[in-house]
Amino acid sequence: MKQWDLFLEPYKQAVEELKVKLKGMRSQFELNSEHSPIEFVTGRVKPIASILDKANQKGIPLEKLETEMQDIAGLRMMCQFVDDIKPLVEMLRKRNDFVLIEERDYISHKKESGYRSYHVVIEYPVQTINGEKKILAEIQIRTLAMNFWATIEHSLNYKYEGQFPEDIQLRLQRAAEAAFRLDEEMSIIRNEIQEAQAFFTRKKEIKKDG
Ligand code: 0O2
Repeated sequence: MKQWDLFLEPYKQAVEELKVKLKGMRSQFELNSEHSPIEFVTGRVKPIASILDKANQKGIPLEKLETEMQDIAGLRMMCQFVDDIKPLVEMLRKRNDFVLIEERDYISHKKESGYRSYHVVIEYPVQTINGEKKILAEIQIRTLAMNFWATIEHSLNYKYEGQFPEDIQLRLQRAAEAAFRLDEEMSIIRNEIQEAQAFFTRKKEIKKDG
């Protein structure tokens, strides 16, 4: 157990630091009274049981986890609109506190399951008492609709261990299409939504100041 704690410690630190940094981006957008492409941010260290399951499924030897399992440290950024995602990725590319080393676009190329999300893998330097340690972390960027679908599908996946009954499979595919259409509809009325949100933010500020 001590070995796992030692191994996971830099990942825990990275997740905590990255949560602060990515949430900081959101606060900065809000302070500038700009539309924030970030609705909320979450992060987690993969539980040991999930690390072992995935290593087993993918044939990753435990001594190669550091280089071959890219999502032991995982962050998620949720956006309101599909069009928020690309500029956000561009902002991540420009940062100088980590390096993007891989990108997977499951939005242009959705997975067979219906899963959509934009994944970037970063190399992040963690400062430890023994010096700097570079670890890999995965940031998943998705809309609220993509996140809703993925969360539900993930729990059902857990329940059925990936072997969905046919009717559930069909429902999930339909739900994925509905989430896709919801994103499209929201994109079309994006300007209306943003004007309304800006109006409410101004109203809140006036109330606070006055
Ligand atoms: P958890 O519980 O989220 O940590 P692969 O696992 O082969 O699909 P790879 O190379 O590990 O792919 O990395 P990739 O493609 O970036 O995706 C891994 C993670 O993306 C998954 O982590 C999920 O978080 C998410 N994901 C990918 N495909 C699906 C999907 O069909 N449905 C849902 N709900 N999520 C998906 P883990 O390790 O599965 O689990």
